[in-house]
Amino acid sequence: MLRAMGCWQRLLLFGGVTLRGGGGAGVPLGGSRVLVCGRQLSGADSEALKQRRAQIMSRGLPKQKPIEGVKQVIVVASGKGGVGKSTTAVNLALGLAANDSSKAVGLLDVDVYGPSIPKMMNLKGNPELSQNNLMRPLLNYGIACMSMGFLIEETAPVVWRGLMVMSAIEKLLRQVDWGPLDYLVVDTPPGTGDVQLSISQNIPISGAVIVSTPQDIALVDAHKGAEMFRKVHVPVLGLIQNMSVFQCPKCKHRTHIFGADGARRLAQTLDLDILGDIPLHLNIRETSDTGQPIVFSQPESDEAKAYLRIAAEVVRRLPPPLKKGDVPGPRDQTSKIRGSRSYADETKYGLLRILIKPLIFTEGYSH
Ligand SMILES: Nc1ncnc2c1ncn2[C@@H]1O[C@H](COP(=O)(O)OP(=O)(O)OP(=O)(O)O)[C@@H](O)[C@H]1O
Ligand SMILES: *[C@@H]1O[C@H](CO)[C@@H](O)[C@H](O)[C@H]1NC(C)=O
Ligand SMILES: *[C@H]1O[C@H](CO)[C@@H](O)[C@H](O)[C@H]1NC(C)=O
Ligand SMILES: [Mg+2]
Repeated sequence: MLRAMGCWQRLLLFGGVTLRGGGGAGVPLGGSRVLVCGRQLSGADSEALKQRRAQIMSRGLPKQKPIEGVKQVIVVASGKGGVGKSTTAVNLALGLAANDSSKAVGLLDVDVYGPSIPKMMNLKGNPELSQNNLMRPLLNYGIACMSMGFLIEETAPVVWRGLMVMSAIEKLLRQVDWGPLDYLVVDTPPGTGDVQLSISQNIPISGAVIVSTPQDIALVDAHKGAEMFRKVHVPVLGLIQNMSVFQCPKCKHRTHIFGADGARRLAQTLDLDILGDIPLHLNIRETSDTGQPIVFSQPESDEAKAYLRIAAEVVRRLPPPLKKGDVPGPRDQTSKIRGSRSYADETKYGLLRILIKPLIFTEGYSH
C-alpha cells in the first residue's frame, strides 16, 4: 500500500493532508516533515539545508528558477472570486494551442482551495510518476494538466493553511514532469495573497492576465491584483472583461449591461490594456461546467472566437522567450510597467519575502 501510494502522495505527507487511502478511508497524515520520497534526511543534509535557507534569506532576494522544460508561464488572476478565471484559463490554454498547433501547452491549477481544472477539462485520476519521481500531467484536448484536484479527494475538506498550502504549491511548481512546453497557463485562486506572491517569486512569469467583471467592486480588486504583479515585476499583459456584453442568443443583439465605455474608462484608470471581452453566455457556463470547454467543443461560435482573439493578443504581447544560457534582463524592460517602485515598496516586499521564504523553500527542492 505504501508503494502503491506513490511518491507524490508521500511527498505531501509533511503537508499534513488527508489523502486518498487504499480502502476508501482517508489516511490522516501529519507531522513528519522530513520525508522526501521515502528518504529520511540525514543530519548532515538538514544542516546543509538550513545553511542554504539562511543563505537565501540573507540575500533577501528570491532565487527564481524556471520550471524545467517550460518556455513561458502565463498567470491568470483576479482580485475577486467567481469572475470566470478558471473558465478563461482553460479556454486560453486551448486558444494558445489553436493559435499555433506546433506549440505545446500546459495548464497548471494552483487553486489549492478549490481546484476546478479537473472538472472543466473532464479529467480525473492520479498522476503517474516518472522515473525520476516527478508527477506526469494528465492529458485532455491536447493540453497537459496538473491540479491539486488530482492529488486530493474531491470531498476532502481542504482546510490547509500557510505552510501546507505553500508546500503544496511548491510541489505543483517543482515536482511535475511537463516535458517541453511552449506555454504554461496557471490558474490561480481568487485574490492577491501568498499563493500569487510565492509563485511570482519562485518562477519567472512571462505575463499575467487579470480577469474582471465591469462592476466597481470587482474593478477595485482587479486594480489591486494588477498592482501586486507590478510590484513583483511581473508584466501585466492586460485585462479580460467577463460579462461585459450580453448577446441575445436569438437575435444576436448585443447589450452592454454595464455601459459601453466602461471598459475604456477602466483601462485608463488601471493603466492596462483590454485584451478582450468575454460575453455573458449560457453556452460558456454549460460547456465549462460539463468539461467540454467552448474553444474545443464549439470552436466556430462567437464565444469561442472571443477566447481565440484573447489568445492571439496574449501571444502578441508576450516577451520573446529566453533561450538557454540567456541572462534574464530586468523584467520591466519587456513589460509595460509604468511608474517606478518606491523605496517603501522595496522594503515592504523585501521584508515580505524574508517572512515568506522559509515557508516556500521546503525540502524537496531539486539541487
Ligand atoms: N462568460 C461567461 N458566461 C457565462 N458563464 C460563465 C462565463 N464565465 C464563467 N462562467 C461560469 O461562471 C462560473 C464561475 O466561473 P469560474 O469557475 O471560471 O470562475 P473563477 O473566477 O475561476 O472562480 P473561483 O474564484 O471560484 O476560482 C462557472 O460556472 C462558469 O461556467
Ligand atoms: C496567432 O497569434 C498571432 C499573434 O497575435 C496572430 O497574428 C495570428 O493571427 C494568430 N493566429 C490565429 C490562427 O489565430
Ligand atoms: C463570468 O463569471 C461570472 C461570475 O459571476 C459568472 O457567474 C459568469 O458566470 C461570468 N461572468 C462573470 C464576469 O462574472
Ligand atoms: Mg477558479
